[in-house]
Amino acid sequence: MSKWQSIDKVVVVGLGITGLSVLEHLKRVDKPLDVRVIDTRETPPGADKVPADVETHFGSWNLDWLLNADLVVANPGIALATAEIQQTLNKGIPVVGDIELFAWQVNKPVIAITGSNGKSTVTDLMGVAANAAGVNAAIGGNIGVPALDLLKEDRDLYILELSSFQLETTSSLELVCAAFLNLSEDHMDRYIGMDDYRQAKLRIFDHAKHCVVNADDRATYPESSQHLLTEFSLSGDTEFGIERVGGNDQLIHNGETIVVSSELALVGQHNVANVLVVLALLHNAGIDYHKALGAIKSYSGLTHRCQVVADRKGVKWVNDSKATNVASTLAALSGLSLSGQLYLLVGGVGKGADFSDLAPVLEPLAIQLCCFGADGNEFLSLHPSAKRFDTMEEIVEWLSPKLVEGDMVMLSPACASFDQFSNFMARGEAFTQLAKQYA
Ligand code: LK3
Repeated sequence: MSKWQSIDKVVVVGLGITGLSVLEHLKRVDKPLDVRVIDTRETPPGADKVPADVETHFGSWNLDWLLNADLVVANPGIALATAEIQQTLNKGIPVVGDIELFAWQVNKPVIAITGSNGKSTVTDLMGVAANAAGVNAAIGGNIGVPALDLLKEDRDLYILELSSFQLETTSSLELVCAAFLNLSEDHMDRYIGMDDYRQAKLRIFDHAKHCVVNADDRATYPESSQHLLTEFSLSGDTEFGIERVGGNDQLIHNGETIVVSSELALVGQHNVANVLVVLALLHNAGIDYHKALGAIKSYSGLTHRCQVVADRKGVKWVNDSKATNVASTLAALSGLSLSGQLYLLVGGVGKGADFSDLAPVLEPLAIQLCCFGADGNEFLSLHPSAKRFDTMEEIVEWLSPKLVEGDMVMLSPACASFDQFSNFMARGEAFTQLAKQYA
C-alpha cells in the first residue's frame, strides 16, 4: 500500500499481454487510480480487452499524459532512451516495469534467472523440479505468463525469467536466489555496447541473497564483493561442476555425483550447464534436489527449442525458432550429427548483431543456408551455399522436392521474428505447419 500512497495517475505504455496484466493488476490495488494507456501502434495487440474505464491513446505518443502522470509503467519493448520517456524521467516522474509492480506486491519467496541464452529452459525446468520436490511454485516473467498474473493464485514460490529490458525498470525486487547464466551479443539495437547490456543484467543481483554465477563466463559476476556467490562451471573446480568419466559428464555438487548426463533427456553441453544451475538454485532455495531428480532426468525441453516437429521418410524437421541470437544458433549446431544435408533457415530482425561467428561453424557442415526476412542478406556471405528468399514458405517450397533420407530441415534463425511474425512462437508454429504440410 505505502508505495501507492502518493500515486493517483498511472500511465501504462505499451499494451499486449504484459500491458493487459498491468491494467488488471492496477484494478486490484487497494485504492482507486486514474489509469491510461499509450501505445504507438494504431491497433496494438489486446486493444479489444482494455477495460471500459481506462482511457487509451493509440497510434502515437501523448506527452501531455506522460508529463502529468504520478507513475509510468513501461513495457519492456520500449527503450528507456526514447525521447518521450527521457522527458518523463527528467521531470522526476518514476518509470517502472511490470516486474517492479510485482516486487511491490509479492510476499512469497522469488527466484529469478537471466542470461543471454538458456534462461527459458532453466526457468521452466526449475518450475518442474520445484513442483516435483513438493513446492507449490509458479513460473512467469519473460516466459509465457506475465509476472503480475502469477499473483492471482496463491503460490509458495515464484520463479521468474527476466530479460535485460525488464531488469532496467526494476529496482526493488528481493530474491532468495538469482542466476546470471551467460553473456553473449544480443540486443545491440538497444544497448550502446556489451557492457551496457551486461550492467542491465547485473541488476538482478541488487537485492539477491544468493547469486548463481558462471565460472566459465566472468561477465556474469557481480562487481561488488558483498554478494554470496554460488559458482557453476563445465570446466573448473566449482561448487557445482562436472567430472568427465568415460565420455559421460557426472554432474557434481561439492564432490558428490548427483546425476549423469546420459541419464538426462536433454542433450548438449549447454544443457548440462542449465541443469547445474537448476541444482544450484534448488539448493540455495532450500529445496532438496534429490526429490526432483526423476523430473529433471525426464525433462525433454521447451517447445520452439530444438524440437523435432516432423520426422518422415528419414528427414527430420527441427523447430528452433527460439534461437533469436547467434549464440543460440551456435548451440543448436554444436554436436549436430547427421548423415545427409542440413537445410538451415536463418534471418529475421538482426538487432545489429555480428553474425560472422557462424561462418567457421557452418564451413565444415554439409549445409544449404536458406536466408529470409528483413536482415536475411546479412547471412549471404557466411557460406557459399547461401541463397536468398523472402519467406519461410518460399524456402520450404523450394527445398522440399530436394529432400532425401538423412537430411534435416532446421529453423534456427539467430534473429528476432518481428518483421514477419508477432513473436518467435508464431514463427515456430508457422514452421511447424510447413513441416507437417511438406514432410
Ligand atoms: O527483445 S525482447 O525482449 N524479445 C525478443 C528478442 O529478440 O529476444 C523476442 C523476439 C521474438 O519473439 O521473435 C522484446 C523486444 C521488443 C518487444 C516489443 C514489444 C513487446 C515486447 C518486446 C520484447 O512491444 C512493443 C510495444 C511498443 C509500444 C509503444
